[in-house]
Amino acid sequence: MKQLKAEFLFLCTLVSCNGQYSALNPAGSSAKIIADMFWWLFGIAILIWILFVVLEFYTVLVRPGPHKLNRTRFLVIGGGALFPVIVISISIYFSLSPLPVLVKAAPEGSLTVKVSGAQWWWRVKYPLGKEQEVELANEIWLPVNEPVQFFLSSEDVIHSFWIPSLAGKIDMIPGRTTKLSFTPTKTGHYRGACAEYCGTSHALMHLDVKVVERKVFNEWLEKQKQPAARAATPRSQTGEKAFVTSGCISCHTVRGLSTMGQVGPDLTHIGSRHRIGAGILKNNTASLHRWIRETGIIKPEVKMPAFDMLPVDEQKAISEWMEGLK
Ligand code: HEC
Ligand SMILES: [Cu+2]
Repeated sequence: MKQLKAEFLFLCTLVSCNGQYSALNPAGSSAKIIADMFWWLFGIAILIWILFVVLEFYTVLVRPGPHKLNRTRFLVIGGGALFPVIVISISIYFSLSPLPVLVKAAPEGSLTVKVSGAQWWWRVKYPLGKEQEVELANEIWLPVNEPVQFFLSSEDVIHSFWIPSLAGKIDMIPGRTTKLSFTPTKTGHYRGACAEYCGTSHALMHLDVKVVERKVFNEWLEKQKQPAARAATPRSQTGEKAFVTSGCISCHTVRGLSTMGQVGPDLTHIGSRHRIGAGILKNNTASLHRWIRETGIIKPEVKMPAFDMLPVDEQKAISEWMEGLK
């Protein structure tokens, strides 16, 4: 029994009964419309279910045996054809009528965020006007009660961008830009996930989303714009140097150090992010160290080689240095 309970709880975290992923815990304009739609359709389904249970009891217990022909005709035509047509028409109306609102673009001048999916992480860019933009990964911050316009694309296969508490899901398609806009209505920490199978580690492609007050958002964005501070202590200098000499910079950009690497996530402020590995490990020095050493064990077929051949102390120095990139 105890085992069963543990398995149930485990399943719950997997399929996310948990509030941070819940579409039934809406914190955005689109998510609210979708949750309302769900409750309407669920209500209609429950009413029909009750009606049928009552009818079954009636025919089996209250009035078994043959019925008059005209009454059975009424039941077949009314209950078998008319009733479903009416109910399904009403349900279709409820499900289609919010569509124009859900696909509407955010007003001109709204905050824009560009996200592209890659196996198995998210590249996030905030355009800052005039061809300038700030890049990060696997984490998105949004100001509360302000519309946001997302431009979504993919760098390899089809992914699907889904933050259940904020909006519906939408595909990220290579060679195309899809759009999504909504207004976050409650501050909080939400989670997103890829909702379209995109390869071995699809289930390990998550996203942290923070909805905060405008002032907090501005401070955060201002910090993200800054280049990384150069290592100041001998220990962090060892880490920084090992990061360069081990070849990490051929795939990762750390603004202020090197912008050559474009294959993997921007690590300029990696220490400020909630999680690493696209939302799968809590961000601390120990997980960063594990990530370098056991990359493919943590995330099967990940597009980053494990660096377990580096001396352990060097791995640790890199991790400590990265944790310091706030
Ligand atoms: C061949 C390219 C490549 C090299 C070399 C490489 N990485 Fe990566 N790295 C990636 C990719 C791709 C990801 C995204 C993996 C994922 O989450 O699916 C990644 C993810 C990461 C992350 C997690 C980032 C986040 O936001 O979640 C860290 C930290 C990291 N790499 C550190 C390093 C360090 C340190 C080195 C050198 C020891 C290194 N990488 C070398 C490609 C590379
Ligand atoms: Cu996926």
